[in-house]
Order: sequence, then C-alpha cells, then structure tokens
Amino acid sequence: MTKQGLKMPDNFLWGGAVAAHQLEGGWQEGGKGVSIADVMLAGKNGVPRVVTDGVLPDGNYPNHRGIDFYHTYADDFKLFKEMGMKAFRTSIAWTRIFPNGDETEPNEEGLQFYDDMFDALIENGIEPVITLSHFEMPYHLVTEYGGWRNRKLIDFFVRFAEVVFDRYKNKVKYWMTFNEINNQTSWKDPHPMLQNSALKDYSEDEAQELMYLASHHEMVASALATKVAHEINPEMQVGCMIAMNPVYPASSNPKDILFAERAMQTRYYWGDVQANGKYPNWLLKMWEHKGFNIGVTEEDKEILAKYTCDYIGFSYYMSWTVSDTGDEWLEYDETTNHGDNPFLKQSDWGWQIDPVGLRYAMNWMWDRWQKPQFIVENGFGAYDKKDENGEVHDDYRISYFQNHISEMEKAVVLDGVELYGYCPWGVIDLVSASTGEMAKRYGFIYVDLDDMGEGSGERSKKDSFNWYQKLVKSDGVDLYNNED
Ligand code: P53
Repeated sequence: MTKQGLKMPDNFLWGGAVAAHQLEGGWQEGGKGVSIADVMLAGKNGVPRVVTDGVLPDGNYPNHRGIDFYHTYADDFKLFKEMGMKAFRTSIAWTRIFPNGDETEPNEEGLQFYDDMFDALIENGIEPVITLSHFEMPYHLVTEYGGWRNRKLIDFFVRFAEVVFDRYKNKVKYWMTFNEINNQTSWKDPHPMLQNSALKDYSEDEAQELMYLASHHEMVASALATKVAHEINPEMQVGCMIAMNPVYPASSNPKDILFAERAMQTRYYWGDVQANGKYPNWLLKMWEHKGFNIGVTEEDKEILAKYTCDYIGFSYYMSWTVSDTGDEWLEYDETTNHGDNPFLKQSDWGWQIDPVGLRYAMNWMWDRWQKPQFIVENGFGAYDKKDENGEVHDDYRISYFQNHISEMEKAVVLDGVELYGYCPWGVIDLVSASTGEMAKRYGFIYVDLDDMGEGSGERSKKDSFNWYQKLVKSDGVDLYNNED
C-alpha cells in the first residue's frame, strides 16, 4: 500500500447523516401533523421547488414518501452496523411530537416512535446525533403565526426541546438545534426562507429584515434550549449547525479580499452569536443603516451570552468565489456576484468541489470560535447508474470522500482542530432538500426508488459501502484501499 490516510483518535465518531423529512415518509402516520416539507413539490436540477398553499390533491410531494424509513429503519440499521458506523445523525420530526406546534401536550405515539428508533440504534452500537429542527416545522406555525417572525415560536420550540431532551436524556448525548441556520443568507430565494424560518407571504421589501428577525428568535430559542438541556442532563452536548461554504476572493485585489471577508462575516454571523454569544458590530451598524428593527432586548443579550453552544456542527459541500461590487456597505447575499473558481471542478448540480477548503474552513472556525467541531454533513450528490449486474460502481463518490477526508485528517492531526466526528450526508439514498429529487443520490446504500416514488424500495450496497467500511475499521488510515 502506498498512499495512506492519517490515523484518527480511537473515540472518533465515524458515522452517517440524514434528516427525518427526507427519508421517513409516513407523513400521516402515528398522529404526525403537516410540516413545511409536506407542502413542497418536487423540483429538478435547475428547477426550484414550489411551495403550495397546503397540500394539493395531485401534487408530487416526495417528502410524503421519503424512502419509507418509518417502516424500514430496523433493517437499515443492520446495514449501517455492517458498514461500521458508530454514529447516526438524524432529526426528530417536530410534527410527530407536536403535530401543530402549539399544543401543550405532546403526541405519545410520536415520542414512542423515536424511543424505539433510538433503542434500535443503541442495540446496534450506534450513537444517535439528533437535530431538533432540520428544515422541518409544523405548517400550522406558518399559517397561524407567520413562522419565526413571531416571538411566540420561541416558547413552542423550547417546549418541544424540553419534552424530547427529558424523554431521551439517557439515550441521546449529541444534539443540534437548527439545521444550517445560516442558509437563509440567500433570503432572496423563498425556498430557504420557508425551510429555515417558516416564512411565507411577505413582500420583497421586508424579506431581508424578516430573515434577521426570524434568525434572532431562532438563536434565542436555541440558547434557551441549550440551557434546558444542561439542566436536564449536564452531559448533553448541544451544538449549533452551520452550512460552511467558504467564500473566497476572486483575485488578490484588496477590494475583492475585503468583500469576500464581509461575505464570510455575513454567512457566519450566526456562529458568532451562537458560539461567542454576541452580535458583531458590523451587523448592528448595518441594521441601523437600513432602519431594521430586530428588537434585541437586554434579556435576549443576556441569554445569548450565557447559553452558547457546546460545539460547532457543520455541513461542508463546496466553496464560492466573489468579487467586489463597489458597494460601500459591502452588502452581500448569496445571489451576489458568485463566479466560477478556475481551480475547481463542479458537480452535475453546479456545486464547486473543494477538498482543501474543508481544512481551510476548519482552521478558520477554530480560530474564530474555539469550540470543538462536528462534521455532520459532507458528500457528493450524483446520478448513479446500475450496471448489468445491478451494481453501482461509484468511484467518483469514493474519490470525493478520499479527497475531503484526507483534508479533514490533516486539520485534526496536523493542525490540532478538535473534531468529534464525521457523518457523511445521505448515507442511504434519500430525497434531495434543494430539488426534491431521488436522482440526486448521496448514499453508500442504493435505494431503488425514482423521482415519482416508483420502484421496489430495495436497498443494495454501492462500491462506496465497502470502501467506507474499510476506512472506519482502520480509523481513517486505509483511505485509498480501492486504488490498490
Ligand atoms: P441537497 C443547499 C446548499 C447546501 C446544503 O443538499 C444544503 C442545501 C439545501 O437547501 O442542504 C444540506 O439534498 C441539508 C440537507 C441536504 C444536503 O445539504 O439539496 O442540510 O438537508 O439534503 C444536500 O443535494
């Protein structure tokens, strides 16, 4: 064997990640309420998902079906165990616990469902890593309360958090509050506004202010949930969860460098608030300049400062490149000025593949927040094809993982970044969040279902399954075994 990876610590959590709404299906089972994911039609590569007013009778809603994991998880966990997974990140569907979100009593059937699921995981020696709200909220909170613009949602969320922390206090140690809380930097796009903040029916003029307002409420709710978790069980680790896409300057022109830095500040101020416990000055100045009224109270400030997150959970898929726009306020949103990076290739969905950016990002976050990190998503969405023997030879996926894991290992072993674990995204094929497709596959395990939900649902191992199994067994050393 020539090339090798670097050995990761013995207790490192090699895992896999998914989210409830993208694989469970069973959208009306066990007393589950309608969630925001249930009103999103399927899109396609380049075609955005449409949000409907409630569930329309003939719509293609892929999250209603997922991969039927609601019924299949016990068998799926056996495959996870065989692959060597030590951790499994999923989310609790809020709508299974509080179907409308504003009830005072939880739905016992929903609580029992996750009790059984976590027991099954633990029996297989797999540690659950749980997100409270992964692009999933009761749709009722949109229609009755206007989503996270409404302060009342803080109480609803904290009640939900308290119920599940208490119920699973001896089963789940690792938690995260809101998935990719910073994805709403693209507030010009209605889809993240709904997914992240349950915001719908607003005018274009108010969108940006609403995004900051909703985010503020989410971060207060997250801090309060962290407080409650530690009261219930001080061993619990509650992370924030950030979509980490480094934004680079397109050139060494200082103007581009300054602008790219502001793009980073804009995308990651959520981390500043959740990890460092306060808003950065540039943002407060910008709000003042724009006349935004976010209503940050003295009490809010105290809560944010006191109950910061325990670790930085993050996803990593790609990096972006920007050039200066000439704006004195350096205003950046995700639709600003993104150019192609001539040094990087793109996936079929236009995501720029940048392994070195992962090591860069881990160092950047370590310096800025000084908290342990947890990679809770990383992966390669691709069109997989079965050959004549029904096998998927996904060498492109293996190579994506080799390149990224190699940089992760350097960040930990050579740079000393503290990292709890690594959970590749979509460890089993599931419904894509951005497009609603099944055809955008991430898994080590293939699921025989297409974009219309047709197929046997049968599971089979891709080549990447065996590759990952060997990697985990060797604590990260046997990284290139498929090339030998
Ligand atoms: P899909 C956009 C950009 C980066 C990450 O994404 C994103 C998104 C989606 O809005 O989401 C995360 O399925 C997310 C997962 C999602 C995964 O990345 O669009 O936390 O729910 O499935 C991959 O290819």
